[in-house]
Amino acid sequence: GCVKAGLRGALIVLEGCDRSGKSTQCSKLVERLVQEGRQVLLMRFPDRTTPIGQMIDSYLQQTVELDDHVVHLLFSSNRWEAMRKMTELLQSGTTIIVDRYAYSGVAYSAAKGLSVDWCRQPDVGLLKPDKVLYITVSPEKAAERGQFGTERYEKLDFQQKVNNMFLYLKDPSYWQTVSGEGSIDVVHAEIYKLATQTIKESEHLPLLKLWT
Ligand code: NYM
Ligand code: MG
Repeated sequence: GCVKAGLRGALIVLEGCDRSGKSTQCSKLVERLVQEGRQVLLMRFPDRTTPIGQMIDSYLQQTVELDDHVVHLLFSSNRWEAMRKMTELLQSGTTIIVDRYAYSGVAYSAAKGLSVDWCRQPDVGLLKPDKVLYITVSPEKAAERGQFGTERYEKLDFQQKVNNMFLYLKDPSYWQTVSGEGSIDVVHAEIYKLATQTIKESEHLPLLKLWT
């Protein structure tokens, strides 16, 4: 393996709309990095395994209704409950690949009509990713990939609003857009290149906080 004493891991987030291929790409990336002997962990938000995550899951599956503000705060709490573990892992040299993060939090809630400014506040102070890879797929291409699921938000017109919110939120100082329209292997090659660059560049940099 190549665990280097004293060097921290990188926090790399994949973002995008539903059906953009994030989950597939996260798995492929982590699999490759593990094969190379690197210390790496895959995480996803929402983490549906915790008690808060189970409430979010019921909301997404439309078995319960919650006020938009309430569910927004649950999504944020679900990230906060992972912060201690994530900080320790990063500091001990583990790179974390994350499937969705606070940007999904703001984009989906703001697309419902909540104010962007209000939506950002609960996530202020979370770990700031070293890199956000924003995977883009045109709505038409996403539709070709088959039906959306039956979860809340999985509707074409809503996804377009979410995409617009992501574009509004994107911060060019640490975001990179990756076209998700190529084959799985082509998209993977691009993501792998950007991720390994980020791991190298982040080794000696301090961990920062989000939106401060
Ligand atoms: N989602 C995800 C939010 O609305 N807010 C959040 O903070 C996060 C992390 O949950 N449609 C939405 C986006 C998705 C849904 O995510 C479930 P996934 O990655 O499809 O399991
Ligand atoms: Mg989904």
